[in-house]
Amino acid sequence: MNNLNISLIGVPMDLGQNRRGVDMGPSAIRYAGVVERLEEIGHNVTDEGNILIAAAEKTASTETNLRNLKEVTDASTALAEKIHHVMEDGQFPLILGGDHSIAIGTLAGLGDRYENLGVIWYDAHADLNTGETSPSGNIHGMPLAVSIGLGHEQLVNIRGFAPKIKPENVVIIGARSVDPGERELIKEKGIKVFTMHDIDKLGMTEVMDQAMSYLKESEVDGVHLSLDLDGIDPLYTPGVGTPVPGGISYRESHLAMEMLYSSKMITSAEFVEVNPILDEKNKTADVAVALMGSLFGEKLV
Ligand code: 4U7
Ligand code: MN
Ligand code: MN
Ligand code: MN
Repeated sequence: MNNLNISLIGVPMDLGQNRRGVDMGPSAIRYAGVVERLEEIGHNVTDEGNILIAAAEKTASTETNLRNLKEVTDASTALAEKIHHVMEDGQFPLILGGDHSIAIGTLAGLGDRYENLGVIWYDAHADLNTGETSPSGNIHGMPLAVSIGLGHEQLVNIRGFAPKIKPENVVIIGARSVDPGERELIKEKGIKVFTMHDIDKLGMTEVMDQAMSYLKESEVDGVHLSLDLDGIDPLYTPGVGTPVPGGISYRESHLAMEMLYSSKMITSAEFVEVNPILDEKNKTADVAVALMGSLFGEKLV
């Protein structure tokens, strides 16, 4: 895995939530040196540029409580198409967000390329709300539900098939802010969750070992890493829209990425929710790029 052909896809999406600035995430991550960092390791990187996103000032109103439903649907469709095509060319998709609603498009693009795709959802939140359970109407709190086939039909049916992934192939890591409707869904669907309590108690090594064994037992034929920077403690990643204290540490996160690298399981990845307006001197984008270094095989010595 030291000479991958990586396609970088930027998704300057801010319509899945209601704070400005997360649309600048892809620029901040590029500015933090993602291309150079991955090339230094030995990978070939092609920057595919950005997916076109509607301007927040120009969005249509919707009859549902899902904020910017039409624009998020259009962007997800475009992103899914793009991913579908870079994979046709044998490229490893690395997606830069943007708010986490972009995972709807990512998984729609990946979903029909695998029989049994696994997903690692590294996040303070479960992102398992639907229009019915969402306290906010923000679609960035819904992408995992949509991808297992639950939620607004327009989102669920992107690219004409559903669900994109099976609930038993999902592992959430770092959860510490889960809404009542999400809890019910976790129970009902038997979704595997490693909360902060589990990380505190077992340690990150054991959590990652268990997470990876769990996915191996499901005989997944690929694993997508969806990493929300708010999974990490806001001490290290303050530039996120929905920070939650008591998160995963900087070193624990590196360890997790290093273990994923060693496992050779990861077949696509996305880094989301970097918001430069809320950040301190691009700290959060720097952490994102540092973690990508570990995920893609950077050596410490
Ligand atoms: B993120 C929330 F209510 N659950 O649905 C919601 F707490 O992609 C937050 O993980 C969602 O950052 C956070 O609005 C979405 C809220
Ligand atoms: Mn095609
Ligand atoms: Mn998220
Ligand atoms: Mn989150």
